[in-house]
Amino acid sequence: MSTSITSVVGGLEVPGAPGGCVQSVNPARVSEVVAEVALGDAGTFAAAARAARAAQRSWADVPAPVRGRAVAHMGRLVEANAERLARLVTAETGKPYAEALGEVREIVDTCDFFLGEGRRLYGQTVPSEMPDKQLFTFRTPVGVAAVITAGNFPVAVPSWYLVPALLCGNTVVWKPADYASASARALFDLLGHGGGLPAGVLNLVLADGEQTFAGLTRALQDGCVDKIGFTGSSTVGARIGELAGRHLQSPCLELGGKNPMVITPTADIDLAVSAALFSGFGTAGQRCTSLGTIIVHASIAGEFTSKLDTAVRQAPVGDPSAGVLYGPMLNQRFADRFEHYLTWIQPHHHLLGSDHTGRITTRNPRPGFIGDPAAGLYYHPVVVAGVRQDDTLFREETFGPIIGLTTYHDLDEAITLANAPGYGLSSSIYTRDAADAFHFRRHITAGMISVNNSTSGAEAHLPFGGNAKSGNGSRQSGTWILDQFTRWQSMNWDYSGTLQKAQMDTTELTPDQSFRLDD
Ligand code: UN1
Repeated sequence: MSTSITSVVGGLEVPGAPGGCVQSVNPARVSEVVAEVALGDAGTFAAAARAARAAQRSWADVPAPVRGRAVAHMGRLVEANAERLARLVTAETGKPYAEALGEVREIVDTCDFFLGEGRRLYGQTVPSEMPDKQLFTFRTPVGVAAVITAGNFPVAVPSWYLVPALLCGNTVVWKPADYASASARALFDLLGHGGGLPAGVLNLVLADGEQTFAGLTRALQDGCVDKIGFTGSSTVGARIGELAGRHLQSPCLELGGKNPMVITPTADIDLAVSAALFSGFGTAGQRCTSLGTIIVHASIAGEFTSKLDTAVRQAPVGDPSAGVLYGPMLNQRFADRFEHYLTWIQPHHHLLGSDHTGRITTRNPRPGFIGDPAAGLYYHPVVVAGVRQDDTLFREETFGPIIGLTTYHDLDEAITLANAPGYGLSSSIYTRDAADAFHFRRHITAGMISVNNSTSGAEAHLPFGGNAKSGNGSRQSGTWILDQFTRWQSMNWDYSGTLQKAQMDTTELTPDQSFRLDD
């Protein structure tokens, strides 16, 4: 039996469905409706931003250590509901249950990190160039944060924004992906109840992309949004960046990736094969950190490629409640887009990992498939060997179970290939040579580098974010996100009783620059 989900603005459920109704469907069993979703429209978004604005000052007046305690309670409530939330995430996104539990763990990790930040949120005391004068810095909340997130991580990635934004004294309008509305509403309820949040501090708007953009435009014009956080495609990120720029704001953008994995001649080949399998096909390749292209040294390409071919053929694919490597695509939109990416395969490519491509069906079967392929949006994995620099498949992000493979002869050539698509989110190198690892780190454009590890699976307290087409340089997680959700304010306090003019009334000691030591 499905539930019905609505937006929540100023503590009240929004009546009706001004933006129409959609269904959130289980992609592993498309006949199963997880939730009926009543969408809001641009007006709903603008109203939510006004509610957040009205609630912001008193939320910022709650002492930061008390807000930290609220974050602690949020974490404990999420933990107490971990299995339920993970089951919902699996039902809505089709990600394997073990991964869904890991995703919930990432929310708890995020709360665990920021609960202490409530007692830290340090400013500085700074010496003045004048006597009897003191300088200070304070972190102040930005104001109202509008957070727009994707559905591939329907609860963990949102928590990277919501938890620190609230901790820092901001109020929030959150617009999650409509196809993962039930998971979003569950997280919203857990944070609200767990934190004891007053009405209007956290608002949930369910809406489609165009209504959201129109609502965000209106809210910015109304002066009711001070910071935008966005996780999604580079194309939409660029539109959001333009809009924010017109209001002199710099958004926090977490965008696409074409994440390379370089396998050097000293690599542990079996380890690299297992990482390529997980990075490329875990979550059906639908992470922003998923592997894009393997760049393997020519001297080991034969062995690596044949082992990868076998590993992909043997990997368990199917029902996400069983112990599979991956389940279905997130929803029909992602399945359709994936079919389009498959048209980028060219005659000069050589396909590995499967005898078939496209949708897994009884007529296009995958040996060992777990469950009923006809029930869901399941796709064959594919490794495309022989990709070249000017192939669309080499240059563009392909969200889904597909990876490219090419070879190189020297490390600088591998790094040039790794950087060529112009993204810069995650990257990986397999090597036993420290010099190779540090050379790679120095010249790769990616914001995140794994040595002998998957391109995906970043921990929740290291800076997360990318460069070039993957973002605008903002970083999430750990203390780095504090620079997104606070602004530095400086204060000087002169208690000398006179007007001391900086740079003009400053005393200077007289140096003797002619002094020399005896020979
Ligand atoms: C994303 O796909 O938007 O590092 C984020 C990882 C996860 C987060 C992915 N912890 O793969």
